[in-house]
Amino acid sequence: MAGPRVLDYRSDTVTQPTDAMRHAMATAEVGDDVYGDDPTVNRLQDKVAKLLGMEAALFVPTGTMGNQAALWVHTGRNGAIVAETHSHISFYEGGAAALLYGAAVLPVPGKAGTFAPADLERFWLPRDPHFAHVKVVAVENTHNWSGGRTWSAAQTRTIADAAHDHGATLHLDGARVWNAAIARKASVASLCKGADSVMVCLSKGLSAPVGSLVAGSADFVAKSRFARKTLGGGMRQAGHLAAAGLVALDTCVERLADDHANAKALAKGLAGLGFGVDVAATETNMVMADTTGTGWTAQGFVEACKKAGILAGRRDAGPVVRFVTHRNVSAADGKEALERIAALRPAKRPLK
Ligand code: TLP
Repeated sequence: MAGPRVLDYRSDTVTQPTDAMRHAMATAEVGDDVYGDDPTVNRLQDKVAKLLGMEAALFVPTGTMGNQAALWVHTGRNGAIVAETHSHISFYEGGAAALLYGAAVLPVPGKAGTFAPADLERFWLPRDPHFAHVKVVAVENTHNWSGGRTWSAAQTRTIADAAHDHGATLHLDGARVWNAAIARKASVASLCKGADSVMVCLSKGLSAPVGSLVAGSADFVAKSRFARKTLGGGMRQAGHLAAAGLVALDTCVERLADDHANAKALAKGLAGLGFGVDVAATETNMVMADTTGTGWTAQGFVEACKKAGILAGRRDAGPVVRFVTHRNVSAADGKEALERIAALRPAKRPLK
């Protein structure tokens, strides 16, 4: 017998392409993008560069490759990257900077994923053989680990100014900068101002099946093209993928507000069930539910949810479970998920 419908809150990366995307992919005009011949990729790159207020952009297969290509261009073959302790670059990219181009990542602890120029002071070290030279500062908007928290345009600008004052560049990991723009009712370009490079994803809340871009000056993008090829990301008739990205940008940005409302409702519901959730801090499409004091371990809760047809994931090795809302889980699904969770009981202590 079929079980209950699976409600998948593991990530917004699980979104299925829309019918319009599938059609656009099937009928895209394509060429060999390594030669720069793919008209659909070129259209997507131009459109994203304009949206971000940058000179140029480059289509890459994944957000991780986009971040790493950008950071490699900025650091050369050594030097240091300052990034928030739990940023994707510090925490979730498999130590790629050290592995690939010999750069150290120096973690700066954040508040709700953000930090201020004063937090960077200790990294502006004298040129001394003890110290790796900080070549780039990275910020992440929205900040995943802290629960999709946003940076304001002004916050990013002050970090950019501090980095530039010390001869470093600013990279923005904007995998979900679209969500930040909707939450803050700001233009994406305003949130990117001051950054020397930006990485954005089309394959998360925007529902495209594959694809990210890095953007910056024409010189930065030319260098990133070399990094992309070297990292194995030079794709050929990539216009089939870019076509979905163009539809994503035209049809799936404004609707992110629904995901944010659904996350807020889920946050309230989970808080009502005794989980540690900062409802007011649920700004975008992520809910971080702390299992401490509920009688659940994070792993036990994730497994019980799975049996009830709800997929969520542990944020890390700690007690927090992450739920991400997206186009394929509706407001009604959220209510259903809360009902199913309310019916679960941990082995020993019941929920409040
Ligand atoms: N994030 C994934 C996991 O890797 C954690 C997710 O499910 O949220 N920057 C940020 C801020 C991200 O959240 C992610 C993916 C990336 C970069 C990398 O993108 P991909 O998965 O396309 O390499």
